[in-house]
Amino acid sequence: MKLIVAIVQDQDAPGVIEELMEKEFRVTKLASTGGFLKAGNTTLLSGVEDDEVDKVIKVIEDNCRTREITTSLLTVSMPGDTYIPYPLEVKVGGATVFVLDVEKHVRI
Ligand code: 2BA
Repeated sequence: MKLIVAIVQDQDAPGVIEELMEKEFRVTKLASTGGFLKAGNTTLLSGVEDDEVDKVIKVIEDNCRTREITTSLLTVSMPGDTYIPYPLEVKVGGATVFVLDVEKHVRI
């Protein structure tokens, strides 16, 4: 068994969850925050049999898209402790997916 951990954009999460549920996969949605942008994103957990991993990844691929986000995260420091926000274009991916081996799975 594998545990799929997928970090997706909030806008894409409902589509991924709906299609996974339709295809009878189990999924858990967690609210998460990206370390770089410090903005909300969604982490999905899905425990599946080894031969189902590619099906779940395909659902994620079909429902997630890359977006360009402009942020003023970067600041330029000026003399006298003045900081000027500097716009920064960031491409936020469709999804970041990890596939982990599950040593044991128990449902109680
Ligand atoms: P954030 O950390 O907020 O990153 C958002 C986007 O900012 C990233 O998109 C990437 O394009 C850019 N970025 C991140 N760190 C950067 C840096 N040090 N310098 C320049 N640009 C940087 P994605 O790569 O698609 O990542 C989207 C979200 O997925 C991330 O949000 C984070 O929450 C998660 N993530 C990505 N890779 C991860 C990893 N190796 N481990 C854990 N979480 C990860």
